Amino acid sequence: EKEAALAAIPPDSDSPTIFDKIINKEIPSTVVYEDDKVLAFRDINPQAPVHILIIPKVRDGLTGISKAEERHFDILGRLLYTAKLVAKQEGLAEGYRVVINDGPQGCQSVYHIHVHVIGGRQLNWPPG
Ligand code: DGP
Repeated sequence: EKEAALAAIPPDSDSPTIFDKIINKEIPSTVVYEDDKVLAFRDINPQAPVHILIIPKVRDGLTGISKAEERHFDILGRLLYTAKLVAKQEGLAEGYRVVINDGPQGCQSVYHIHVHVIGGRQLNWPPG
């Protein structure tokens, strides 16, 4: 209960997250794509046979999509384009879902923007 209450309070934009450690390779992850700007790796708690997270290597204030500014246009485009690349690489020819959770009601738990690519099974709509 206490954990849930804490998780509902978004941290300030300078607080580091677990994703910094993943970027720095301080904690291991299964990387499926990487370039100078973005990192894509498998979600530790997959919701489908394929569940990948795509993050910017530099957060630059983008704790979530709700903090997006015009200076983020390029990185936001790159995150979505990488979603397509990764989905193709994973063989998701029958379809997939691209999700950005934001804030407590959006069930965001890590405040470093990330795009989920979810697929490999029939997905349902509406989501929970
Ligand atoms: P969200 O709820 O949208 O903030 O999603 C955060 C995701 O991050 C969640 O699906 C689980 C994943 N995650 C959290 N910690 C780790 C980690 O240490 N490694 C990996 N690979 N994924 C993580």
